[in-house]
Amino acid sequence: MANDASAVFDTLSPAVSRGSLADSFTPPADSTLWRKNFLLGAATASYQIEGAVNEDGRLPSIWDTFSAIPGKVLAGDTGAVACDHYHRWEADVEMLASLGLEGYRLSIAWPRVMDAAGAPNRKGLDFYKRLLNRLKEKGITTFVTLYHWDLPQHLEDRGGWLNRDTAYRFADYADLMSRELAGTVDAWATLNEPWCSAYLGYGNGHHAPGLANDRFATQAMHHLLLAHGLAMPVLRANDPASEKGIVANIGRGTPNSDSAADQRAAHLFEVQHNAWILDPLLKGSYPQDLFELWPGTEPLVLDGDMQTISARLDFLGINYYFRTNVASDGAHGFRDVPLEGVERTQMGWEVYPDGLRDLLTGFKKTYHNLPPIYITENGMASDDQVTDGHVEDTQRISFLKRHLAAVDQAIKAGVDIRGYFLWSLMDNFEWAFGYERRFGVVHVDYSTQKRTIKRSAELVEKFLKERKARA
Ligand code: IFM
Repeated sequence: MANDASAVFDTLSPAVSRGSLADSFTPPADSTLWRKNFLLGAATASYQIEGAVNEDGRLPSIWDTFSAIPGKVLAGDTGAVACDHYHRWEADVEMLASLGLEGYRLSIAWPRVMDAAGAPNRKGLDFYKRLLNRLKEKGITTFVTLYHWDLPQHLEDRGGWLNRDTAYRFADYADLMSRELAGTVDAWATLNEPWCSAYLGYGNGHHAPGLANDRFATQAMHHLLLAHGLAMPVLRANDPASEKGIVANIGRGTPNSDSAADQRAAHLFEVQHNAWILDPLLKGSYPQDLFELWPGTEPLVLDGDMQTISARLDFLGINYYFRTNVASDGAHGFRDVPLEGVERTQMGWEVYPDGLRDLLTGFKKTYHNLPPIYITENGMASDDQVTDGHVEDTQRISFLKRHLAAVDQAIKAGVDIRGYFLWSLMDNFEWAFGYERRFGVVHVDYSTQKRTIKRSAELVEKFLKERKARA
């Protein structure tokens, strides 16, 4: 796949050569990205970079369990060592600061900071305190996600997100974190990508805990969103000065033809990808079309749940990667129809920046109460190699440039977008794909843990310097 993707890219972008890259990356003079208050940062997540899974009292997570099962993760990779960030965090913060990045989005490993009885684990907490304090010393804006998929295994043993009680345990965890870390966090996100936790974790089994049942997926989603809703007032009470929100991964679905059936299929694709999460958060109800797509999967919802879930958000984090072209499956659903001859990444995902713009402008029309938006993840995987100490990640540079242009277009169309985080600061454990897929703007050699700044990061740094120098 990697070779196919680069071949397509080479034919589509013959003009992008090493010499022209620097010039071509800088946004045009009228771009809103020149605004100094548009935050540009990078993102990571605990299980993907920290390693040190058995240190300082950290408990097992569902990803330790899942990745240990043969066949679940490519090449049998696990997050046991990852980027060894738990030990190398100081150098990593230096690197982040040296690139001039203004924001850093990280996540906390729940099993590192709380024991099974709900008591704090001081050593784990101290790690995040040191990290966040150092980031603040460097003047970096901190976005902290409480749940980026590493559920403590002891909670999964009691049903995980299928058990309503997990939502209440999450609120306890949010309470502890916001009491301990108040003042060092600029923005809290409760959950990262509940679609992935619910659908990949409980609907098709591609992610931990590996269960596969549509009814499980909708119930897990409800408990995840309830967890978010229960945590919001707790975060507000403990850390009033910070912003609070949630991060959703959104998907663009396009119809394979003009037929009414294919148009409906594309609509249903976006219902299960986007409205399944955004409707409860912003309208206080699940989209009824979801249960046409997955009949008989209505979750058990108790009185007051939807009100809890739809409490006001200070911001909505949006993660965007690609589009899916779909056709009707001839019944009540859709099927993927991959397009030929389009540019793809190492993941096989189509590069489709217009999808980001179109979704954002569409949300503005659909949700009258759409909160301010941060693009909390965007980026791509490529099979990057270090040659003579350099990484020429040509496709990523072009990808970032085009997606930043899409963000600019959405802002100009009236969407309130306040920042953008590259996914990811460095190559890391890409879940079921292990270490093969490299999303970083910094290359990691996993045998030595050496970090090498890729050309894309150098160009982002150059742009940020120019922006800072402007009057
Ligand atoms: O690596 C993931 C991240 O953890 C969540 N969003 C998508 C990224 C790329 O797959």
